[in-house]
Amino acid sequence: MWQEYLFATSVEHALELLGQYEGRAQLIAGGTDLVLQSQRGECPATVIVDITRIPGLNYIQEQDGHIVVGAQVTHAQIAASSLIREKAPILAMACAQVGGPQIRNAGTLVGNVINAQPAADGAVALFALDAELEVATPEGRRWEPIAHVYRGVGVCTINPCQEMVTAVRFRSLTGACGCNYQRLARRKALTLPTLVVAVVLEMAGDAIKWARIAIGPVAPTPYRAADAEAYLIGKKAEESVFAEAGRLAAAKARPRDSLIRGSGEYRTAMVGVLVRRALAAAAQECHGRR
Ligand SMILES: Cc1cc2nc3c(=O)[nH]c(=O)nc-3n(C[C@@H](O)[C@@H](O)[C@H](O)COP(=O)(O)OP(=O)(O)OC[C@H]3O[C@@H](n4cnc5c(N)ncnc54)[C@H](O)[C@@H]3O)c2cc1C
Repeated sequence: MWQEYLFATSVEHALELLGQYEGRAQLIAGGTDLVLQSQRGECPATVIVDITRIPGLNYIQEQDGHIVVGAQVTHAQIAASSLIREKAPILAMACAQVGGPQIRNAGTLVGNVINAQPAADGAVALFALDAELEVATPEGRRWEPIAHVYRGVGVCTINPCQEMVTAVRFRSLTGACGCNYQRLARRKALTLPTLVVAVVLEMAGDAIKWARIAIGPVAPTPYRAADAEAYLIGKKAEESVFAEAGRLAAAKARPRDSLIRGSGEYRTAMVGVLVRRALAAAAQECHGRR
């Protein structure tokens, strides 16, 4: 259990505190995951370093064609952001589905990523946006693609006892882009999803120029349906094409049978259905934007 609770005053101070305690200290943001993990005895850190009072990390900005989201930004802020709703609506859709109002007001997008659950709504949307994370270490800062930091269920390569994510960035969606977020869950609120599919695509005339399809939690980490994405390039946006892409995406799913989330067979079938629906809705949105 925690013995000390410290407030960092800057990113450098947070890293300094982590270094000082050599693995016994861990960062906290909203605490929606970490407090429960601690209660379950899954957080070995005895010193907690709170980053919520560091100035300058609570922003959502557009810079050089990217949208950049600071580490203190909550799901509720993202869901309400007019910039995100206009230029990356899929992230607003995903964050609006997380937990309930209290969880969305406290929990951060960055914390959602670091906790590395394959069902993490915000993280799946970030896979579809091809997002990168800015990681601060005592040696300096680097940008890491989101797909590189997931290693398995609950396993992230960024170690919150040594490093700190300061921001997330992704390209603004411009032109004839459309997106859609499909979520299957046993209840409408306060539950992790059984299945989520996040789609972003761009049209060139009547053909699909490119598509990104991110899926969770039907494998140890969220993943992109690369075969389906490749198949879609240059195809007409029509029902038979969406159905084939759904079939290709489902072939990559490896869900386990789960008493809570349903059988593997059911979830695999639903991957195909949700991908087909998400592609159709995203293509429809492209037509609306042209
Ligand atoms: C009742 C309930 C319902 C929920 N429902 C959903 C849901 O529907 N969908 C969903 O996706 N999630 C859901 N969640 C989980 C969601 O709230 C969290 O994943 C949340 O986004 C984590 O953010 P946080 O700021 O609270 O992180 P914290 O709990 O503070 O931290 C989580 C992890 O991230 C690390 N960390 C935090 N910030 C940083 C940083 N800047 N740099 C490096 N490491 C950092 C911490 O050390 C810790 O390991 C739910 C949680 C609860 C309790």
